[in-house]
Amino acid sequence: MSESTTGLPAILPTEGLHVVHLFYRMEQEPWSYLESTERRKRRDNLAKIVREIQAQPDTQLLPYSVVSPKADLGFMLLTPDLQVADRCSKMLGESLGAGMLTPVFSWLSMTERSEYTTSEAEYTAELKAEGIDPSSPEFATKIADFNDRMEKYMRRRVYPELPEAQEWPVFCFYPMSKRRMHQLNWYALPFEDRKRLMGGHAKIGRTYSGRVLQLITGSTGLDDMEWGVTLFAKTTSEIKAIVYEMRFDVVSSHYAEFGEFFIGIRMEISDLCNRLNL
Ligand code: 76R
Repeated sequence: MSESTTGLPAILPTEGLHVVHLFYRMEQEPWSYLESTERRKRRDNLAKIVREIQAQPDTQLLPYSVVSPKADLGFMLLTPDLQVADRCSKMLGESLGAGMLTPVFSWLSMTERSEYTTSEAEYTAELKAEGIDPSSPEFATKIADFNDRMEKYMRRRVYPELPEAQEWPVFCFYPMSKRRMHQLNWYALPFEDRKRLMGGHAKIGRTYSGRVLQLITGSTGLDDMEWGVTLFAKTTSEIKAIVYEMRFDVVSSHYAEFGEFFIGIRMEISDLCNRLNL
């Protein structure tokens, strides 16, 4: 077993990354009692910890200011080893000293493949239906291109690279589940029906291409709902529009349950410290 940078045996997923969303309230009152040299020291410590985490292999840490009194600041952390995820979360929480950052919400999830993407067998059937001869070189090329495309696509989902803060400053996070009610039970639907319904969902999603980036991470068995939805946009209007439009899609209108919503503004840790008057 490989040893993690924590000194304990690494806890690695069979594939993909652990994802932690952290939301804190900044306790201004105890902070205001500190001497200015002490404040500077602690502020520098937070910035140092953020840089240290960002320097860990295969790890991304994204700080943001939270726009509502639900929280003041937060972090999204992606890293393979659960030991590292746990240690980094604790380091961030303690970075300004005891009692300064109060956790108000958090989410543990993992990146995952999509269950509903087109399989090679389905694509083969589509090509045959188009009348392309399965023994032709054209057919073979199309299948090879398809597999290449799907492989790249799956890698992006399972090992995502978070977009640049400057270009995608608006961050939105909320947990969601699929309904398990008597008449409306997503999990009691046959796979083919779920796949067809998800096709409609994805069709709406694709009309937001270039305007909204989504990262759907699975949290069944890990946290209180089944997925974490992380959206990035250039402005809040796009977030509001996609979430509203999807509410009319059957996958959401019939089957979705939502948790709390958070809107954040991504910024460098130094700007975040300024925003919080640290
Ligand atoms: O894998 C893919 O990206 C292609 C198809 C796709 C799947 C399988 C897809 C596309 N999504 C998938 C799965 Mn989605 N998504 C959400 C929300 O607020 C709401 O009503 C729902 C929250 C948004 C905004 C969104 C956006 N999606 C899922 C799942 C897992 C379901 C399961 O496995 O049962 C959830 C919970 C979920 C929720 N989705 C897209 C988008 C967008 C923008 C796309 C298009 C992506 C693209 O083509 O670039």
